[in-house]
Amino acid sequence: MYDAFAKVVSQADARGDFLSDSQIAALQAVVSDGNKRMDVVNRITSNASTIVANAARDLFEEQPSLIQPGGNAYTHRRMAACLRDMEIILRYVTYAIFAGDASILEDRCLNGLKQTYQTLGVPTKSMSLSVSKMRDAALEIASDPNGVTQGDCSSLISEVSDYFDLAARAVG
Ligand code: PEB
Repeated sequence: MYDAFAKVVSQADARGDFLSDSQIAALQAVVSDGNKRMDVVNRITSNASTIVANAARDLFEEQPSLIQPGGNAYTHRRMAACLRDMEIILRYVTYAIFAGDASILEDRCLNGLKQTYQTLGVPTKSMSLSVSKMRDAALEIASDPNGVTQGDCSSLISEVSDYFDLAARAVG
């Protein structure tokens, strides 16, 4: 498991070299945008259950067969598993945002997940869509201009979006 700093150090060490100017500049940007990053993590974390519930509601409205008899999310037990899975993925995305690196998300959550779903009969395209819906909700919450210092958050927002897309692709 890496964070943005450990990743760069490990890459430099693999080359047996000092940190390059561009690596240092990239890490400087991570430091100077640190408060934005913490704000985004904090907002997504404190709205996690709303993000999951709304994304799930949207998904089931679009694909009602999932919650009808024979659907993969039919019965409370499976519905609970579904909401739990969405929450797990969202949690690992927040770790990736916090660390500025996707390796924790990839290694501890996404690795083998699609195969697990295929074995369980969980529809992977629907799972992937649920992650995209969480992305849209999270981005809206993360980019709300109210209550924070104004500034350019575009690169951070696109990084956040990329972690969700990585998860959506991995399970779809
Ligand atoms: C992954 N999900 C399920 C299971 C596992 C995971 C291992 C089987 C065991 C169980 O039921 O608990 N676990 C989960 C995860 C990690 C982990 C992400 C990461 C570290 O350890 N069904 C749908 C929707 C979707 C869904 C599309 C959006 O129709 C999910 C929610 N996952 C779903 C369902 C089950 C499940 C299990 C319904 C139960 C399937 C079943 O028991 O038949």
